[in-house]
Amino acid sequence: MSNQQAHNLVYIALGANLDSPSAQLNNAVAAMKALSLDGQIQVSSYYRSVPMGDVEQPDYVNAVACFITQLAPIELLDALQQIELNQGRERLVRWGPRTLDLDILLYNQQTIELPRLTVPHYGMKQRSFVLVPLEEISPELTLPCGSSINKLVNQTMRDELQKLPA
Ligand code: ROI
Repeated sequence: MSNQQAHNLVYIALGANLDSPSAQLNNAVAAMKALSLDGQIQVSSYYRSVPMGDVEQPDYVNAVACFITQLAPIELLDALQQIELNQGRERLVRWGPRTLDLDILLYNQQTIELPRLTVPHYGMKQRSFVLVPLEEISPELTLPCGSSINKLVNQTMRDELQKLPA
């Protein structure tokens, strides 16, 4: 793959709704520091959100993180899935509850279409629990499609989320 740049700016969506969701996110952030070139990671506030989808399940805690990595996209995906597994993730029900979900939202400004990985994340432009925390950490962001983050976020989306105290 022609992706061996040294510095890749990546955005990751975090979500959890089982086993102390906020603690799951804290642990995931700590684990993702090992994937960051400089050990730094920028993390949004944590937000409580109502579950999307038809499965009856607890509310989620969601956030977005960003960091610089030397990992290629599939290497990053593997590393994130390993963190999910380490935190007890089981893939039982499609769209069901989970201890930790880590999704690659953006990888530089690249569009990636691989069997295991689609970037930008396919659902991100419809999801308040992704867009609102993304705007918080990167208000100037433009997506590869050309949409600016603050045009995508609207008041209805903000109202859907409850920012949790730090
Ligand atoms: N709903 C919310 N609010 N947050 C999530 O992270 C989330 N993740 C999912 C589904 C089940 C689609 N619903 C969600 O995977």
